[in-house]
Amino acid sequence: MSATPKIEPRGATVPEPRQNDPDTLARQILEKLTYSICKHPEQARKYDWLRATTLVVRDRIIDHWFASANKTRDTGDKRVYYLSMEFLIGRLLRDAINNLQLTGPIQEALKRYNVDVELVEMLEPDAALGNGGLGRLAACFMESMASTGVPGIGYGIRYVHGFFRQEIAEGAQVELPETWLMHGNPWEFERRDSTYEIGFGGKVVTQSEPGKPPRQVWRPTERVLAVAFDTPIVGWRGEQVNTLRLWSAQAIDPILLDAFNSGDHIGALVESNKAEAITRVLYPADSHQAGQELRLRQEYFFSAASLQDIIRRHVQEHGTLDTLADKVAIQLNDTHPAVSVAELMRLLVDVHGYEWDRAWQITRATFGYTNHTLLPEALEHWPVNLFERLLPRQMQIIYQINAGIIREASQDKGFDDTQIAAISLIDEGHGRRVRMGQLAFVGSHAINGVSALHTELMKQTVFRNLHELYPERIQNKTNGVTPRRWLMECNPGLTKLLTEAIGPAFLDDIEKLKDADKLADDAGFREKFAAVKRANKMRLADLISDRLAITLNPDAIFDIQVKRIHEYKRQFLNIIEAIALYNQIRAHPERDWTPRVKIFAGKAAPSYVQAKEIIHLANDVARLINGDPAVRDLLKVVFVPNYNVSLAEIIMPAADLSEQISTAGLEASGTGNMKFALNGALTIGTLDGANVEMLEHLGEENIFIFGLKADEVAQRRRNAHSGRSIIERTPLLREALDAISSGVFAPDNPARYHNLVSNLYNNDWWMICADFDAYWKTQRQLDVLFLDQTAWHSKGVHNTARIGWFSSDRSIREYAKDIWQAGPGQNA
Ligand code: BZD
Repeated sequence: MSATPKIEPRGATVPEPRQNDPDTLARQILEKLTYSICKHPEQARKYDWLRATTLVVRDRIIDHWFASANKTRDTGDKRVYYLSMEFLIGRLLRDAINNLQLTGPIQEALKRYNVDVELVEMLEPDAALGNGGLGRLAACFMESMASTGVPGIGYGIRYVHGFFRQEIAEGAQVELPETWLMHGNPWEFERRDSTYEIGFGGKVVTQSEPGKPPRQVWRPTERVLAVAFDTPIVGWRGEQVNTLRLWSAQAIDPILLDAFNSGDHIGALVESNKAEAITRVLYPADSHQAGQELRLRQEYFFSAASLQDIIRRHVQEHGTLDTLADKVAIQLNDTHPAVSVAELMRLLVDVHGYEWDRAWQITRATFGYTNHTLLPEALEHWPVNLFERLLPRQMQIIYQINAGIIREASQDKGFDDTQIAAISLIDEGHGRRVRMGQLAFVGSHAINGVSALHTELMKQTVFRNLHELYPERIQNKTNGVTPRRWLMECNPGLTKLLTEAIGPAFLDDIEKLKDADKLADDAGFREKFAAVKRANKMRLADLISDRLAITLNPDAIFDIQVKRIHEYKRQFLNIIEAIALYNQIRAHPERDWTPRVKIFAGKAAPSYVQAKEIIHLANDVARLINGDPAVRDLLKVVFVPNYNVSLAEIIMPAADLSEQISTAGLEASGTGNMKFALNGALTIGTLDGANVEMLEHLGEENIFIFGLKADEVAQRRRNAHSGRSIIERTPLLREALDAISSGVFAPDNPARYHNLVSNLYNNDWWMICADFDAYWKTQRQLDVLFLDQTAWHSKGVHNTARIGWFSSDRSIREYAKDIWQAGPGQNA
């Protein structure tokens, strides 16, 4: 698309920066309310105040946004482009206010109108453009790039409907559409001047011009528009503002007028419906490949739009693509944007006339690829015939890349046929499929896992042969979380306490939390730490009482497992332990039981039958236990519906105990584990994902590790492990499973959980039986520890003080240095 000519202004191009005192803020909020929203303060509803406040904060962000963009343009610094199908960013107002240091002044300004800032902030809908850890990591990374001064642009999809809203009806998950854009979105700016055409289908023709080598030209039959929507991402202290650019699909012709005029009113809209469908809904599957054509369309659509945008910007600033890899780093967040490798090759070779080898060199130097899973069912592989039909030229390019890699492997490294079959971009075994992991790997100069253990397992399993071929490429980048959202904003009580105790330096460098480590032995500090925790538990208890009418005892252990529901994450193990505990309390009421509240939240993929059964079971068990006066204040089970970022912000600070109990070797990293520990919870967990490194940082006395290790799990699986003999010799486990099988939790359908239970007897793939005993014993150890509040809170303080390394600022600095060569100190 050719850009329209710009008007060159004379004189000042940016208005004076705005003042941040409460008087000015209050005046401007009133002005927005009046002139942008057209409401008188007396008629204004909370929602109007939210919008007026957002607009006032937004103005301040824009000043910084211009400055950041100008700086990068002027210095010519390298930019990082983070390509991700998902950005689970949640609410933005509090984040922006916090990072601009406006928390106090805004609160004060709104008070003048008798408006409570917290109530207003809570009205903002969550931007739920992601499924779980992967999407939330992308959001933490965007914030940390801005906070650490890395010029970064996130590229993704502007889904009209984000992750579904979960309701629980008679114990079962029901999925409802989510409508975050219903009231408009004041954070986004539509950029019609950044609109690109994206093609699908058609054929490839060879074009020959005299004196030039023949060129391949793709002639798509279908074209849609990608329109950019920009959201500012404010870094800490507002020093840098980066951009999240999300693409929305539109038809080139919004309506087929001929069809309309001839009376075909529905047919007239078919094209635009088909185009808009691309960005209508987020796929809610996080653990198996979606497999549908629409998903591949989404992947190509946002990859192709982002690359056109990157190339246009680069050519405008530098005049040539020769320097692309010097000025541009593109990170592929999992394989969802992996088709970018083929698309960049197409643009370089077919459109910009580069010779193949040079184009391949630029491509590989530009891309990096992060892997987030080893689960075979989650690895993306597309049927060759679908790929060919939708993206014929990209398919040819993939074949050509493959031929080069295979040549290298067999000629230079002497790979045999089995090894070649393993590295090939085409899986010949399952009806010919394109392996997106292999494509992303060979097209990148750096491939990373998200925890030390996961990275090692990547080398030994999915990428064993490619690692042999390119032994320098795989590296580790352990995940992190942003301390702004996951400490300062969600836990102002703890932030204040820490600031008073160790000074404010940790706000700028979270690893300085270490200064609080010695306070674990300070009784006065511990008491205040405990008081903050109790207040946070009360806040969660109030929410649960409002939403579910369940009353919780704030002196009980708040034992929390919140995350996607998946067999490998083993919510089932936690529920079985709850049933066993319930049985024991009833059998031995005379014992000194430590009161416990087991809290669950999380969504299941709509098509994942077992995960939905686990949700149902949690709710069925909760109903029975909570209704039994025999265990009244000693045990409660709660399933909180519709887990999302905003709910997490209330849950994390309220936990005493964090459940990170995945089958070892299967959780790539986990990031909830870090958020809980930052807020002072103790962890019960397996040696999986980042738990392994948490153990190293926290010290083994401050984290509760149990169960099989990854190699032991692999060994048992090889030996056809089953649960039967373990169940038979473990009465606590057997009784709990018998209770489930008896139908006591599901009187309306006693057979409901037969499958779940018989899987344990016959197979126990997820090692629930194998780990039950160790889990039970560790829980009882924690019961005893909790009675000693001094010891418990002392460990809690150590957790907060020692977890600073798991900040996404640290992760981003490592990516910037080792993969991107961008950001402060990296530009020549
Ligand atoms: O990524 C998660 C892993 O399971 C976690 O262990 C890890 O901490 C985070 C961040 O690295 N993976 C996902 O969340 N995956 C998805 O959400 C997903 C989404 C679509 C398709 C496939 C997977």
